[in-house]
Amino acid sequence: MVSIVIPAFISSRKNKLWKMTAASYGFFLLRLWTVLSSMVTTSIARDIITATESLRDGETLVSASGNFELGFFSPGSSTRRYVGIWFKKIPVQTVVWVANRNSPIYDSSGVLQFNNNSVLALVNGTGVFVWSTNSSRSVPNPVAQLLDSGNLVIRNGKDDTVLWQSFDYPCDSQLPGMKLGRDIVSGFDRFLTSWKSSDDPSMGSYTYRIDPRGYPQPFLMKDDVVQFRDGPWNGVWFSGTARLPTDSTQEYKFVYNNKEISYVYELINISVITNRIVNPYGNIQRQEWNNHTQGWATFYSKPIDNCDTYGVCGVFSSCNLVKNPQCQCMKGFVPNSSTDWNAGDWIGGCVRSAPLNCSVKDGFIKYANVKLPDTRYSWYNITMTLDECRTKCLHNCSCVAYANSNVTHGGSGCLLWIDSVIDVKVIAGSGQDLYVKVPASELGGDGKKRVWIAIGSTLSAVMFLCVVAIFIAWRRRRKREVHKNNNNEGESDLPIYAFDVIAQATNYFSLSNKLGEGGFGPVYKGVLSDGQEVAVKRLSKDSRQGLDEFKNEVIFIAKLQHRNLVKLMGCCIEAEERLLIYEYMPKKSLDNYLFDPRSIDLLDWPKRLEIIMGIARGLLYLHQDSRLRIVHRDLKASNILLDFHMNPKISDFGLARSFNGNEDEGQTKRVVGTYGYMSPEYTIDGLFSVKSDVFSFGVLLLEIVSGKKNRGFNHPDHHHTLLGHAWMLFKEGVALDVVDPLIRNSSYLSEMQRSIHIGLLCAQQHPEDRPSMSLVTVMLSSDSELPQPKEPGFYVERYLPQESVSGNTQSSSNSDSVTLLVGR
Ligand code: ACK
Repeated sequence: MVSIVIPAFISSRKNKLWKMTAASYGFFLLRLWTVLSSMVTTSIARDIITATESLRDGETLVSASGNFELGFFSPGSSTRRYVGIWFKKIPVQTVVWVANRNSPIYDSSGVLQFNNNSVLALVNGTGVFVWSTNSSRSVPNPVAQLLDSGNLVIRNGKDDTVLWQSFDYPCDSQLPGMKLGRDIVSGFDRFLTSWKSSDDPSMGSYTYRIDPRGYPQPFLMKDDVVQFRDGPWNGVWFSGTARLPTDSTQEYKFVYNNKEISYVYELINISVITNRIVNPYGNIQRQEWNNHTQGWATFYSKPIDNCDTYGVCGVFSSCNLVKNPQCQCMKGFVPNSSTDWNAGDWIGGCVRSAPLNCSVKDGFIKYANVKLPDTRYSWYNITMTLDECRTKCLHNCSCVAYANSNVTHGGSGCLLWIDSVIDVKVIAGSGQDLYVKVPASELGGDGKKRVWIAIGSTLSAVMFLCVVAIFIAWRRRRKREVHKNNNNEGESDLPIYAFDVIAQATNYFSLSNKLGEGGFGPVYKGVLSDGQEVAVKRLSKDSRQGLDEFKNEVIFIAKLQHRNLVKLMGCCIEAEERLLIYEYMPKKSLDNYLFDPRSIDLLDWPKRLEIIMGIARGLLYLHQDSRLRIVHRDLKASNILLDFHMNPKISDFGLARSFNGNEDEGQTKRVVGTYGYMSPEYTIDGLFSVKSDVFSFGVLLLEIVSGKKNRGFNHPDHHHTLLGHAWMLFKEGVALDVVDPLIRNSSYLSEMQRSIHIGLLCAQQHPEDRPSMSLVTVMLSSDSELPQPKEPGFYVERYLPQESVSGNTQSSSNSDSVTLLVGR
């Protein structure tokens, strides 16, 4: 793109111009052409600003080979003006660096020019400096040049020494050749900081930086809180990320010596357009420009899954997505609190079941393929061998684990962890070996006797706990019965809020606080007096039906605790008012993103898979792991809420039903649910079981993969639902055609293929053919062979419930949920 600037003098001279004679007019045109063409040529070639030049809004610098452009821009829908650098050779403006990110200009009056010789400054229309460089010394003839690497450098025009460079002040992007890390001598730290939003480049909450403590590692932080850790550099890759197959396009370098700690990557194939960014939602992404789709493809996005959440399993445990639960105490350790642990809250971690001897009788258990624990407080020595490392750990009573610090040439160096280990993740096909210290009793051999003692005492402890649990359950049941008899409003171990408190928190249920309309009434955002944000569901007063659902929801969710279920924090029952108070989910519901093409940044494939896994785990907990066996009966995209990190939580338990003992199927004449998600046996015969939820999960999974709704799916060639469409494509061997075009060009096609296959298995017509949710979670996180799916249920749109439930069937709807009365 060539920018042509018509100087002000042309328009100011306009009036005089009309008064000129024809001859002088012809001469003037010739002069004008000469001036303009010289400006065009200058603009094409210009990659520098000298001490006497300036760059105005509308003008740009272009690097020598045209890789990058520098100029004024307005991000997204903002009208504010910023000076930035973007890729020049691609049609999607992608800004990689912003000068005045925290101080925009509000009109087009900005000028970039040298001031006081070596200081490049951005000045607004009133002459105020909004941004400037901080060159270390002043020279008479400085030159600012945009290089083909995307680096803006200020040089001494005389001897070319660099006085300042934009690569030292990264924004949210790390370009090839740009170092992140610290100068140990000066303490100067280069790190990435996210934009606030795609419309606002000012500093957001997320940073990605190398922490120099202990053995250095990069961390993703949200303000001061660690979100994700890459693990230490092990000579080849960061221990906490999957080892990439040999990368033919890039090479990486990590430097750690007494002068600097830095990480840089360089392009081998310089025609690749690539970038690493920290986006406003806290993801570190490697992006590569795809010439075929003319769009960015996400090569990876970190954190990848729940196991990447820093410390999710607490100390002395490891996170493994394939396991259920995903957190497992290390051998020789038991949960610190089994109540929290069983409820899916693992942060409390694990403690030793038997103490160490603190002698050479102790030994080590090897964990292969793991992300090494946090090394911020570990001790290291890069010359020791693994044997020396073991001996060192054995002779230090506080040492709890050891590993090689470098995996090249068979492994070398020593890392020792003192007191505890945290944030260990199993990474199949990658990761390193970690050796965790345990007493001899955990090692077999001599310790057999002690093992039996340990087993004996564990069993008696478990039996004791069982007796206590049964007693507590009995007490609660009695209490509930008494309570029920006294007050028919149902039970509540739950905090009860006064109506006034909630009214105040929601600004008196003002329209501006309204989040939307739920199944049985409006939902409002509220802020409690301690600053906690909540979502308040207010039951419509005239909804008699809603009162039953209200009770149902209180009864169910109050008892359930899982990271993939929305948490009920309290309720309010006062006069006619019925309120439910939930944790606030800032990203609202999944359907807001799924069916919106603008959400691609938020819902790339890794995120979608993570959401699918999260929903599967939440459902598994309901079906199998919670104290009650619960069928949700209304699983759908609008009932999946997303927390700040886009982690999914199942909500709306108004229609849920529980089963006792050996019961595993129920029947109702009042079929409630949502068209498109309800299974055939439930819609037609009112039969519900965990398998009817599995059907809904299958539909939801296909919606997540395709970005399309099952019901109302449109295709020019047939009347099938999305389910039917996916089934046809699957049979033709082109299942991937159903994938959302926005993500189709990523490197995760085999994961997508597998997910579609699993979705179809879940949505098979006959409940007995569908897998259980425990099998689904295993299938989703392994490479095991999958059975062939049979025909799905309701795969032709015209056979959807309206017509299949006939004659003596009535239907009513509330929001998009429906109630069908099935006459039998
Ligand atoms: O899709 P949404 O934006 O997210 O609109 C619906 C609306 O209220 C009615 O259900 C939103 N909503 C429901 N529960 C919560 C919650 N706990 N946190 C935030 N938003 C919520 C939902």
